[in-house]
Amino acid sequence: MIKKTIAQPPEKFTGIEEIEVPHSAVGFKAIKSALTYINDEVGMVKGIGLLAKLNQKDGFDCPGCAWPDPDEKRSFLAEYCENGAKAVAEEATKNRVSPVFFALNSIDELGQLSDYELGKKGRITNPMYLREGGTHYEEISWDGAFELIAKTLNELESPDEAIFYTSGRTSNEAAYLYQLFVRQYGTNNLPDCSNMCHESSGSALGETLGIGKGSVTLNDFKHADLVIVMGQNPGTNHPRMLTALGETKEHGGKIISVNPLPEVGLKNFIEPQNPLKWFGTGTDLSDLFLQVKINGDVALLKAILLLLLEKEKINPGTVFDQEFIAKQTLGYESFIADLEKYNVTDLIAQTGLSHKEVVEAAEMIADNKKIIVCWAMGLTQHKNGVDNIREVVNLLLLKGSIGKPGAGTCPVRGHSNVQGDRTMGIWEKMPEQFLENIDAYFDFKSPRKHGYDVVKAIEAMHEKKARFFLGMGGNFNSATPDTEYTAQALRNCDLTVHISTKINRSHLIHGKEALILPCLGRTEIDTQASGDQFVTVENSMGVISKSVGILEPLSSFLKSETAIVAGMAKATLKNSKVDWDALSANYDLIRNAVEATIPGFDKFNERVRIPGGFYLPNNARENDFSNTHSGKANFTINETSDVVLEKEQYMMMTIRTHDQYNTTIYGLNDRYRGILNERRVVFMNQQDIDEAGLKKDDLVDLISHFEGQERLAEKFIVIPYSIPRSCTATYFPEANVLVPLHSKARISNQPTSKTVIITIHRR
Ligand SMILES: Nc1nc2c(c(=O)[nH]1)N[C@H]1C(S)=C(S)[C@@H](COP(=O)(O)OP(=O)(O)OC[C@H]3O[C@@H](n4cnc5c(=O)[nH]c(N)nc54)[C@H](O)[C@@H]3O)O[C@H]1N2
Ligand SMILES: Nc1nc2c(c(=O)[nH]1)N[C@H]1C(S)=C(S)[C@@H](COP(=O)(O)OP(=O)(O)OC[C@H]3O[C@@H](n4cnc5c(=O)[nH]c(N)nc54)[C@H](O)[C@@H]3O)O[C@H]1N2
Ligand SMILES: [Mo]
Repeated sequence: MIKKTIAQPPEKFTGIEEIEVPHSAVGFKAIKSALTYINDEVGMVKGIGLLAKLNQKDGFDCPGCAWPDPDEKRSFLAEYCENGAKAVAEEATKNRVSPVFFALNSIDELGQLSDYELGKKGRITNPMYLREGGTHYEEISWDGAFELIAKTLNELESPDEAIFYTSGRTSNEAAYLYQLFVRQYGTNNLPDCSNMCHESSGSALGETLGIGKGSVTLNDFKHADLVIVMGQNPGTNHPRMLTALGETKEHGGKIISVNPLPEVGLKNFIEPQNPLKWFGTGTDLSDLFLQVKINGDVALLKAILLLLLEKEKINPGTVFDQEFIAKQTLGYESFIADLEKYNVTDLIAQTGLSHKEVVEAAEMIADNKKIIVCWAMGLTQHKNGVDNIREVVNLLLLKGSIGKPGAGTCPVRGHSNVQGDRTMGIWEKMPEQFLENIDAYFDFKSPRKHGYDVVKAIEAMHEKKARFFLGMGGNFNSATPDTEYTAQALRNCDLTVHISTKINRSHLIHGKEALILPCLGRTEIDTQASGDQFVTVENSMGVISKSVGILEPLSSFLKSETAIVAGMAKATLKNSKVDWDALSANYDLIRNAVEATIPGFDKFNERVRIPGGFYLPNNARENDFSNTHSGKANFTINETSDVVLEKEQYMMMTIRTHDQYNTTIYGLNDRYRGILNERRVVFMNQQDIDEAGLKKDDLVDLISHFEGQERLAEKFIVIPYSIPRSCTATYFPEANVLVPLHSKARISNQPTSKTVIITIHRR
């Protein structure tokens, strides 16, 4: 059955313009683009004031990505990037979505707008309510909103009928209070964006190294002999990482990038912090670019490992770190026995690479001892996403490249506090010790039954086993797979609630009743009963630091996320022994509770006030693997991709453009890939285009195929691009209609947004 969808952005074209793919990333053009956004959305004077505080030790944490800030010196006015400036501009915008706006625009009318047009409407100023059968959101008081939430929650047959989602911008303080509220209410249904993001990394790293987080710090990039960047596009999604890669090169290290696309940011980079370099030729980053087929990574890694094994056999102890392997690891023999079942030539055939390229990679790895592997969604969002990362760990273990300076794991997180939210207990299956700690401190019994992750939450709402949805940030309808199916799941709810800064499609795809609760953003001053507050966040490398807003809130009706959670909890939980008012009046009290219940937060209030914050403990960084199930770092046996494409089928990955933050569309350009003013494009290999009888700029429909089901996305423009044969790329969220909900990674249950099998049909 082919499903036509209406829960996705409207399928209209915006006027494509194709330009040459630039030679380098960042540089003057990036600065110009950042300032244009700042000027248009915020105004230049206020905007520059904001940028001066961005990522500074006394300022606020960038609401963009989770890349860390330097521990020591931070450059004045420049610890941000083009896309960080866009994220700030988006939040600090002059534009307002007021009750009058909602009175003038029905939900149906708003549904006709694209995500870009919706976002440009501005910040939401007041709590809004949609009554059953209503066509427009209406103003509601905060007390009225809290009472409606309390009444709906208390009328459910079981607390497990409620879903409490979190996106990764929520501060540690808000997240901690939120999970406490949800667990006191009686459920572990705490799915989060991490379920769609680095869940595969957490699963793989926890099992193999005893910590679901990366092991390196920013300084390690200066000491690495070799950095391998796999399945990641830092030029767009983590631009400040290019500075770290530049430092690796400056110190004589080498870089290999593994990607189906020749992403510009990985080729050449012009340092933005030094105006003298703006118009120069920049630094070449990748020494070797491996243009792997989508999901060819396990095959590639296995081929490399086999080549390394050959060398090791000839000269034992020169390629592998046998001492480390013997002392610190388990499972080496069975891993090697499994590896030897494979054949290098067959493996290389699966990667789409030449023998020479793979040999070159193996030599670079053989010759070096301090290796960092970085990765993001190109490795996690596959059926064998956990295998991808475990195979990366196998490589690092063989080389003894973990737990020492200049070496280790670097999963590059997405949302700016997604890692912190998990540390604070946002997870549907927190370990027993965490639950015991909060039970003891707050004197209650938290539920032990595991809750729903994102995929299971959608299923539960679809099957009407869950009837209440609350989104702490995010855009659940558009970020999740299978847009139309998910939309139906949300529509099945009695009440959908969104705590948001800006209007998005999830406000328009609603339950019988719906609420939008507007919150303060990172940039804004957060004043509570005891005075002005700061919040804390954890970056991708486990540094906890504070973030202080500097702007007057855009509306007097906004509440902080923390205050909203306290308000909901107080209204809902009549018998709670927690003093919700006191906690939201003074965030130091929340931090005291964190200190008492989560390891690593000793003297939290004191240490977080030290400029730059502090590192959380990290056993892998300390070369200690005693907390894995075996007490050692574990080798694992992993599977190559089992996806077989039939005739006329292609593999499709869904990726981000340079002008978006997940479902927030800043603009319509993808400058680094040469596409301007259009998002409905499908990148294809020229030979595939020829063989399919298509031409550049043809209009096509895409149909995805999964377990006999078909899903349709209409009207995409064919773009010839440098991409391996049988591989294609489209943009997220337009193509999410094609991602089957039940296509998930083994173990982590993460949707496979980078392995979608499609056919392409000319219109
Ligand atoms: N400006 C901006 N910054 C962001 C975001 C944003 O939307 N905009 N999003 C944030 C979030 S939440 C996240 S998780 C990160 C995402 O950061 P990324 O993971 O860099 O984002 P994607 O666009 O999903 O890009 C995935 C990359 O993996 C490659 N790839 C896809 N499939 C494969 C594969 O099978 N193998 C290999 N080796 N490579 C593959 C793609 O070509 C692409 O370069 O960025 C964060 N930062
Ligand atoms: N096909 C496909 N799907 C994907 C991905 C992919 O690569 N391909 N990537 C996945 C990944 S990695 C992720 S992380 C998810 C992202 O999923 P989400 O985190 O759910 O989505 P976002 O688009 O980041 O959420 C944007 C909304 O957050 C709200 N917001 C912004 N700032 C704040 C704030 O400070 N507080 C609050 N309360 N709200 C705020 C705004 O209203 C905005 O509309 O999407 C996933 N979906
Ligand atoms: Mo993410």
